Amino acid sequence: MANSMNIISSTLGFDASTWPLHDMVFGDRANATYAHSSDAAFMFILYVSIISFILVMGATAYFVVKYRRVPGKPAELSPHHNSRLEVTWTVIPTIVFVAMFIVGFKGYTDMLVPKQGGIEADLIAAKWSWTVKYSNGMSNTAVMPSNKFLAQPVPVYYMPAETPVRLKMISKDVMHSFWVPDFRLKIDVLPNRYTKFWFETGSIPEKADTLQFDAGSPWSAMNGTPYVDHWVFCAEYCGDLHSEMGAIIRVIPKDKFQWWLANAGSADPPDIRGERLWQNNCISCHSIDGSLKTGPSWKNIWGATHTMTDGSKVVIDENYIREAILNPNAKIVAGFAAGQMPSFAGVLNEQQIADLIAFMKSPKVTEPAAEKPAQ
Ligand code: HEC
Ligand SMILES: [Cu+2]
Repeated sequence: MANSMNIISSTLGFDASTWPLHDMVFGDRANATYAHSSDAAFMFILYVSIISFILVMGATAYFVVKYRRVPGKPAELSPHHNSRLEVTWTVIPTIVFVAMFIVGFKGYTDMLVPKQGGIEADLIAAKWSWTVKYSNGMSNTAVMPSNKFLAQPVPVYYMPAETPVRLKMISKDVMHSFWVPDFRLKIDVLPNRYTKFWFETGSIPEKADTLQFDAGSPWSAMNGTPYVDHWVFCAEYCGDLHSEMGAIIRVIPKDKFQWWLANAGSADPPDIRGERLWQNNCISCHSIDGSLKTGPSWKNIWGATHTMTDGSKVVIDENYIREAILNPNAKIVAGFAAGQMPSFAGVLNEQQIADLIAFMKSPKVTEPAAEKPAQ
């Protein structure tokens, strides 16, 4: 029994990536061990639809001509029963539909049942960012800067190639959906309940791009590492900057990933780590150049005096910032709405809060010093 199931599933778990029309429909080849089955199901259904369309329309056109009304010739009576014909048009479509079901169901179970071994990480969604936390508490160390297609920078998460990766996902606020088009998989990320996402990519192609860092950089040990990038999007409308909620999964060879995981934590100074955290988690609501977004700008925030909605004045120091991050509704800055900023308790640890404070004190945020902060 198990054996015959294996035969059925391996016959139906075919790869349709070389079929005509595949690249036109998908633009790109799928890249996760389970992903080709999703393309296969789609291509199979597409082909069945095209063939049925031609058969049905062709027969219709033929019968319209053949049985058209001819003056002087009375209409023939329609036969009302033909067992052979009726059995045929029931059995053939049933076989085709069952095949569609098996192809789809096999792909679905492959996607949902994680493979063991490999690594595990947490994925935290918030308005409007994705944060991956690796097993040792590390987050990303790279960022894709904004450009003409990208309104805000997005985090780059290194992941090992040819290794099962399991993500335990939770949302800090509303429902989001973690979508990696290259993996053909999209799973909701909910508040108050964990959902799971897993993937394993294939080997990195010979002619992949390679990482290049400046000679003096702590990352130069990773120079020449080949990588493949996969975009991550949010597929569940979650507010203003839903469309900017991106990230990149950068797949690198296993040994390089292990090096990165072991060495990345202390490579950059605190203000650089803080800047990266801002780019990942805060930039959608807080600018550093004085422009207003959902939240107040951080330009010159350190040491400034801000007025709260209840009229009290607060001098901005470490404790105020820490409270604003962990318990945002404790004090609300005048002119801004409560309940907008998600709490980062459980997302950012003490080290990361200290890194953010170091960034707020750094020249990038405090200059030009002559100007006093606008509220
Ligand atoms: C979804 C939008 C949003 C995100 C994301 C967000 N904030 Fe906020 N933040 C706000 C709003 C709105 C306020 C003003 C209301 C209040 O005080 O809670 C605010 C206020 C603050 C304040 C007080 C500012 C002042 O001028 O007194 C600090 C500090 C702060 N946020 C830090 C952060 C940090 C650090 C992050 C990222 C880890 C972050 N916020 C992410 C919306 C956001
Ligand atoms: Cu979202």
